[in-house]
Amino acid sequence: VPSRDPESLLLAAMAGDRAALGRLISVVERGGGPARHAARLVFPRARQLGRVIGITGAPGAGKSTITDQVVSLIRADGCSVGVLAIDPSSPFSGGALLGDRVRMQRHSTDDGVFIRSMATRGHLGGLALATPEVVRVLAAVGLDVVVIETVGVGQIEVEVASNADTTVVVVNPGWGDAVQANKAGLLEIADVFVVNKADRPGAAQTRQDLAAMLDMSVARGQWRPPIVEATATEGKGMDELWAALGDHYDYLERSAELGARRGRRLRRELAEVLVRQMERDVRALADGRRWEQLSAEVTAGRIDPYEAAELLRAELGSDRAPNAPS
Ligand SMILES: Nc1nc2c(ncn2[C@@H]2O[C@H](COP(=O)(O)OP(=O)(O)OP(=O)(O)O)[C@@H](O)[C@H]2O)c(=O)[nH]1
Ligand SMILES: [Mg+2]
Repeated sequence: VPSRDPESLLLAAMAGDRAALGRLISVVERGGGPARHAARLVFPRARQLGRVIGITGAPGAGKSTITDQVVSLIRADGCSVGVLAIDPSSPFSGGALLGDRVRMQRHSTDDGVFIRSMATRGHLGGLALATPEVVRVLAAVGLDVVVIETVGVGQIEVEVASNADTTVVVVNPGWGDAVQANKAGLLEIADVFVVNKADRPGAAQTRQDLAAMLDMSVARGQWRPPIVEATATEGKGMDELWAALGDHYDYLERSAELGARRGRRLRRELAEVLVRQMERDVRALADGRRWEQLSAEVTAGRIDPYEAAELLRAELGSDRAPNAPS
């Protein structure tokens, strides 16, 4: 029986055991005590975080095809790479796993590439929380670069995508695709745009639409996301994309924005962890009865949500000693 102890899994994973790495990630995904133990071990080892590249866009935009190509470029550069393919819409990792594995098959025998799919299992927020943790696991075991592929359709998915140093937003030619990306909140998180499927009509128009939107939103002196036209299935535009990724990373390092970004990500993560823990603890008060009672009071219109929250928080404070382990 393979060990599930985070410490031995981490040591094995650091020594190059990919199966152990897979199991360690499963431990992190499942949460609870073992995940906390893993997090404590991983955090100090992940301080030398390598580059984290996010690739996002609408379903079917060509994210996996581009990821596959970018993985080749990273490997050609002599770096190892971990790929996190995140499928927020699917409760079954099987589907995501299959699709992404097929597209990245040629890397499956390469020791320098580790590919992992993650699905929601019903809780989008959980996935958003697990993502930075899994990125740290990949860094801690010595993978130089991490690529996160995720479908960018809603706020939380966009949040998942923004766990990267450089976020690539993939759009396709066609009327209004740039506008759709804008509506989904992708314009704000994009550091690089790829107009993929440029073998189809309308790529130039989509590029113009994006450029026009950037004209309105990017202030002078700010990073202006380059727009790369690509036909990923033919490898076209990939060198340009690689150059754009390099330019953006140089910019991050030069402007001290890299550290600032990572700091903001950690602060956001801290806030999310705190909210999660507090909600969990409050729901557990009196075996869940207090949550039920006060929720009922709110639904009945007797007290407002803020007051109920204050009452619950106060009870939480008196429920346990200040230094009690949580
Ligand atoms: N014509 C054309 N087809 C492409 C191009 N890039 C990708 N495709 C095709 O588009 C389809 C979707 O590509 P994927 O790379 O799986 O797209 P994805 O964004 O990862 O899809 P999901 O992960 O399912 O959201 C596949 O059939 C690809 O072969 C391109 O540049 N031109
Ligand atoms: Mg995909």
